[in-house]
Amino acid sequence: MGRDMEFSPVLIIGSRQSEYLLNTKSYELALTWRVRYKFIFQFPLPIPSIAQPITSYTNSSTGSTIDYFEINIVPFDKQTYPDLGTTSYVGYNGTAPGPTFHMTKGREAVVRFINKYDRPSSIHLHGSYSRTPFDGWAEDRTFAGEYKDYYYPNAQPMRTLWYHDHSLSITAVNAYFGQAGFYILDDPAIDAQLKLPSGDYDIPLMLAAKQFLPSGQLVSPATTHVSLWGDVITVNAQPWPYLNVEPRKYKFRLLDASISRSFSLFLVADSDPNTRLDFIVVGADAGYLSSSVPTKSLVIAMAERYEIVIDFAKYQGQNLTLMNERQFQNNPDYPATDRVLRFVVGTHVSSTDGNGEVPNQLVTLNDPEDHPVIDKQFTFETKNGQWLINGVGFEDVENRVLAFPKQGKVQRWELINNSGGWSHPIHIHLIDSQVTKRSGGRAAVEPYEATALKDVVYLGQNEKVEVVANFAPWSGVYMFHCHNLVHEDDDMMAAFNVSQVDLSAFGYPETTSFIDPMTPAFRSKPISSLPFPQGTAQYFADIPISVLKRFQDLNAYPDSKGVENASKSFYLTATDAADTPVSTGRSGGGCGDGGRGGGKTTLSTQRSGTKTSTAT
Ligand SMILES: [Cu+2]
Repeated sequence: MGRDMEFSPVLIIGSRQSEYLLNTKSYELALTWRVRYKFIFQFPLPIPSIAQPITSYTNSSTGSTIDYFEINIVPFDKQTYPDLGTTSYVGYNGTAPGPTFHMTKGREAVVRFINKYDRPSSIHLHGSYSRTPFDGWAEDRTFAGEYKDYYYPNAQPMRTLWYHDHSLSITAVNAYFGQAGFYILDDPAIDAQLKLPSGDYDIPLMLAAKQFLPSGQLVSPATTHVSLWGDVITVNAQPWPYLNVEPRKYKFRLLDASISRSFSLFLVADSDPNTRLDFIVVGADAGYLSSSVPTKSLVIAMAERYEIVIDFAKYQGQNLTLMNERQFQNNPDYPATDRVLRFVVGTHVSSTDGNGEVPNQLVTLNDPEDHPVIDKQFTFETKNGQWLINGVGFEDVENRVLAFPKQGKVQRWELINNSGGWSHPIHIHLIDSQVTKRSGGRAAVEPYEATALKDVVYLGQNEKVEVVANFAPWSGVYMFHCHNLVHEDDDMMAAFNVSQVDLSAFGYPETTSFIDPMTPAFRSKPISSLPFPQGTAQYFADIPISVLKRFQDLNAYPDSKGVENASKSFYLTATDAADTPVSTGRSGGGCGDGGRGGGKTTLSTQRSGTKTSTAT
């Protein structure tokens, strides 16, 4: 073993994880020797590049615009450990994190993802109420040599979204090896009102724990069916970076993009590491909170986003460190997993824009109406070596649609963690929900959850959590799952069918059906079928009319508030008989994988539709 190659044995402090290991394979992973990273806080924080639109289409009569972007999924190598070999990644445009999309509310987008690698991909824009064919349904895969156009609304309240892989059974591998990036939706009107730090003072921080081999390559999550927690904390793919900051306020957009590790973050000055400093939470998954929440600690689990403001004014010339609590939930601790990011505070402030007081009142949330009755209970559990929801996994095609909420109706779901010492961040696609109750475990809704709308809720060890959401604005079949991506792949994922009601009498006819995520018209296609070679002048000239205008003509994203109000009107006037959702089935039912992906891919939306009359 070379002089520069130091190994440190696994250190598991205060963790009972071995009691829950499911098989010997994962046990071996837990015992793998880990490669010590000797350069903590010695390299600067990388900031991902901004994705640039290539072309756009504006409808001359309505003024609606769709911007067009292209992302190639390609392998690349990158130096992670200065003293080891390079690390192989597969990422969006050959970067990890992928380029950051910076979108403005009111301008739609089409992003063409082109798969130039040999593993299939499916792209989920996490935080967007995309129509089902553009939501990254796990079986809606884009294989090597194929492309798919994803059509995004950019119409929700401003928020920090992220785009990442969601491909059947290999989501953990794809996301971990680089298929993840930020997607920021801004609303200039709200920005002007709140005057929070922006521009160079608004910084995305993608946290992710990783594990490396002595070669410098990543340990693959394919080697475990349990979890890959990682002993190396990366921020924007750099292990333990530092960031030079000015002595003023900054906004940070935190995302936990780990596949298995959750964090409990706190901030200290290096001169006084025992005193936890205040910072202010201003945003969560679905955008700004109703009121800002000062705190000394912040729990962030996989796929959750929080926006925080830190004021460095009092710390000129000092170092502050963002720390991570030890012995938090079932995360194993390693020598340096208690540290995340160092702030090196300078002495000069170059702009005071957005440096005023953080307002107490921020925005009015689109809260669901009161709904005290629990409609659905979902138990997250392990059975026969599998991770399941109410005993069902995504492979169980016949049974995996576990709920049939009616379009525009509020439901309360109780999420129950019945899996011993494990924790599960639960992501429900499509909706923003209110977290109203947590019992067992931490036994309380965190103050920054209570003033937020969320699309992921952290179901800690032995916890029960209640969430309330309006199943709106769209109908269709969406996934919900654990965001420990190892659990998701194996097989803690199911679906719900927002059962469509006919809103045509209220001004919102559904002229195109988006209920089925596998709708053939929107599936991926071979690159070879493109009318012009990719990247040529003719190819780009053809995009606005052949691609963008056609998407706009679908009327996929009418005003969502109008659709919500139309559903309310529908239920006010509906008779009991009419209050039954219309059939959601395409004739012939199945929306399988075109024979490409094996036998377990049929989702019979027709069956789902007939079930709705008896379902809650
Ligand atoms: Cu889980």
